[in-house]
Amino acid sequence: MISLENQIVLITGASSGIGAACARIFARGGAKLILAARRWERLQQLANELNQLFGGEIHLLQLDVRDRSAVESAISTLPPDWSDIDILINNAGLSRGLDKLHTGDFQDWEDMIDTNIKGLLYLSRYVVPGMVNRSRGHVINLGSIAGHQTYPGGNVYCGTKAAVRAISEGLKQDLLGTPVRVTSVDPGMVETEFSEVRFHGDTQRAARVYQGVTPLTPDDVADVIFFCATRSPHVNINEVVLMPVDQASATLVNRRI
Ligand code: NDP
Ligand code: 8X3
Repeated sequence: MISLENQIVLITGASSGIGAACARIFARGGAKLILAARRWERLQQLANELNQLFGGEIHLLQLDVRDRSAVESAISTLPPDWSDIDILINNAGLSRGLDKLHTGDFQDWEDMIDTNIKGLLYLSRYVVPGMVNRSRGHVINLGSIAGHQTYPGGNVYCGTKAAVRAISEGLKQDLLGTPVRVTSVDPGMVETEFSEVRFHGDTQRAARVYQGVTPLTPDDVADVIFFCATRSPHVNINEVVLMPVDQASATLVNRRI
């Protein structure tokens, strides 16, 4: 296991769920954290919590990953002590709706494609050149079981996660000959704000997604991400698919109700 002491870790979507859980486990590991998301107050609350618990260094970025010039400016204007990013966790992402494609909502599609694909590409494009120049770095992308198996109504969301899978594979190929590592972590069902966001704030519908099952927690996923990030430098974990014991595929779930 390698030490994360003083390594600079940029986590997108750190204001909630898996991203916030990553912030906690990497802070505990001694990393310097750059936490990015749109909800500034959430980031500040998390930074206060982490400061009290671990006292490490934290830099906050209020950032919408869909905005290419904002991403470019955020990365290019990082203070010198923060600019040499060692680990990029491309976690910001969302689903919107569960409609059939032929009745789908255009704005939902734009949100998912712009965040899950284009946002991840922008961050990678602006951060990876520094990693290549410094001959060190690791990109960890949040894929999903939805990138392996499509489910009814999942159409565009599953398409974005299939794209993440292909982009992770392509980046690994493009970085062959450099020491920069690429990993895709692809969970099944994790209880976060994900379903609330998918159903546009309908908390009752969101709660039904997890009814009668024991889903993964954000900490379960963060554990796996931390494991991937701390292997010996010559080891690249390309892809991890993890799901709860109560899930066997994107559509096969054991509900005790
Ligand atoms: P949450 O909704 O809890 O967290 C999503 C995070 O993404 C939030 O911090 C949100 O921050 C951020 N985000 C969304 N849009 C943007 C944006 N435009 N710019 C910057 N940040 C953004 O969901 P999860 O923790 O579950 O999701 C994290 C990742 O894991 C996603 O990529 C998701 O697809 C993936 N995933 C989730 C699974 C699940 O079952 N929950 C399973 C498999 C994969 P803010 O709103 O403050 O900007
Ligand atoms: C989130 C998992 O199955 O709800 O990526 O799409 S799923």
